[in-house]
Amino acid sequence: MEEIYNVRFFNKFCRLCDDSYNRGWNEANGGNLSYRMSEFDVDEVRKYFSYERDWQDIGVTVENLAGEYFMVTGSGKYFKNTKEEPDDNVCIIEIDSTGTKYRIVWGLVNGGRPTSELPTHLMNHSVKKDITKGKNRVIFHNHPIHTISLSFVLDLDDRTFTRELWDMMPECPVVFPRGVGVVGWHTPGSIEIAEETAEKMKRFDVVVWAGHGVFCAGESFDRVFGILDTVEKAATILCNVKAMGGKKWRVTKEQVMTLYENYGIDVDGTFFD
Ligand code: 2HA
Ligand code: ZN
Repeated sequence: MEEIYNVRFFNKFCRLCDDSYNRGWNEANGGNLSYRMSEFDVDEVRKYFSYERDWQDIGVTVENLAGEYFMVTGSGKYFKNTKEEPDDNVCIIEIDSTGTKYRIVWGLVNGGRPTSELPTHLMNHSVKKDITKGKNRVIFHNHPIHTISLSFVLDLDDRTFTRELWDMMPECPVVFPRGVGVVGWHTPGSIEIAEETAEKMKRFDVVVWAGHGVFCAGESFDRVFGILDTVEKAATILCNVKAMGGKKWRVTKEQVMTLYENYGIDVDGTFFD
């Protein structure tokens, strides 16, 4: 355990769980994290794997993930405990050759299964692997206070959320230049929410689940943490602004687009039209 813990991706995974818990984004067993391991990662830790646990149905088909390995948080497990006891709280799973089943090859030593949101995680990985030509590796789900609060007062559409959050800080369109997708309320862990989120992930790296939380996708642990940190900070400012009586002005399309054109950032200007 000591040794696997010192491997870089493993350490970064646990560190993100800890940082996220300390930000207040993961109460109790809230939230989940998954990482699509590289061949290099698998080679580094394969000596710790065992193959006696049974194959289980994923519930969805993810053909382009066949044969891949993922590090994932456990269902019912706490982000808070991940750093101290990773072998009790996380696992590494292998996807079978058909992309319909998985088996645990490391971790969850006291029993359990991968996150209840596994279908959404794997469908998101499947979409993002294709779109980013393999660069995307991390999917991160969490329950940040202000973003969830806004999902009860803003219209539940991509355009409203994107514009409202972008308006709060010039950093926002830099960190999420494609905007924010919004999904209405669905049963957590369901196939419906997995399918709807995966559809949104074709366009966005951030998807808000109304009355529930956020899903972020990125090529690294730093990237997904950075996205969520920025989204939630903008949401916090917006909650404050609304509590103080609302905006007295807002940035114009010209102000925003000129700034990003100067820096060569491809911000999706259609959200202003
Ligand atoms: O409890 O966050 O969405 C884990 C979750 C389910
Ligand atoms: Zn959740």
